[in-house]
Amino acid sequence: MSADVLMQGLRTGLTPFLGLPLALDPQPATGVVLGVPCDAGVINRPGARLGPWALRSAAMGLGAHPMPRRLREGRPLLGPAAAHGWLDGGNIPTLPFSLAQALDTVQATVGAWAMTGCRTFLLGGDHALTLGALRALARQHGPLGLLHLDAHPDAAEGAAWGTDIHHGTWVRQALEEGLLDPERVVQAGLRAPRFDDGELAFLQAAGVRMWTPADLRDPRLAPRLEEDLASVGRGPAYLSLDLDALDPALVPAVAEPVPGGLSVDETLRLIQAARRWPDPWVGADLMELAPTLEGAEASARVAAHLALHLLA
Ligand SMILES: [Mn+2]
Repeated sequence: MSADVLMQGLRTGLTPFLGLPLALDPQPATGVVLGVPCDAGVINRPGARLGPWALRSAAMGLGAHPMPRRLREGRPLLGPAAAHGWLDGGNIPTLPFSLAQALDTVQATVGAWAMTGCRTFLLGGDHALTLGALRALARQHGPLGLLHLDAHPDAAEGAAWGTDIHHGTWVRQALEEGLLDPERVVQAGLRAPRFDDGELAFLQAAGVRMWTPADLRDPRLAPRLEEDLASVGRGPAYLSLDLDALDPALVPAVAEPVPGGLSVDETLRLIQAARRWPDPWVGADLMELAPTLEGAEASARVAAHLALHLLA
């Protein structure tokens, strides 16, 4: 981040994500970062509505040039997002108590930006909001591939709560609405206990590939993992990161922490599989940071670090 952006942040109190130029109206650009301050889809521990502010604040002190995960691979250096034409589009004006309004507003705003040819990156907000982005982007690009990092498969039947949509149902909803190409959907980090196996059976029947942390770490499965990750990008793709994919020792401030999660390095390795896709993802998000919960500062720092790499 440049000195004048830091100075501008001090003077105005506004801290655009990673010092990106602030632009509130949809316009042509490489991509736009959009906050989604809503957690109306959370079941247990609320707070993600404040995630966008915590992420922008945590990113304030970060350098714009991410360190490559390895310097000896002979790959080109990662560039800063600003240099590649990314903007901070501010927050999408979601109402914190109406998930239906929030989903419509996310869909409309993401759709308006995407119409200009822009890629979109959401700062959550709870994970139900991803559905709004998928509805907008699938309308433009057709069914999407999905790389989904999460402790939970998010394909529960909503009926138990009397609603089809909350932060644990959006994958089922997106598959049923035809927003995803099930042959190009890969989930990684899954480990949460379940009430029954209906959710996994539904995903297996759809053809979704699922990876637990133990499977991700098994060297015998490395070639299959490589192939699964590559398959997501054989067409327009979306990358969705629920922070609870990471271990709660690193990221405790999430609604549904589950022990035994991914490390930062494991997460970066999965994210960076997208660099080998023929085309960059059309949309991505980083969801479920709840800065009202214990460990918020450390959690936000990890989240901002991952976001920097997602945009690089
Ligand atoms: Mn999730």
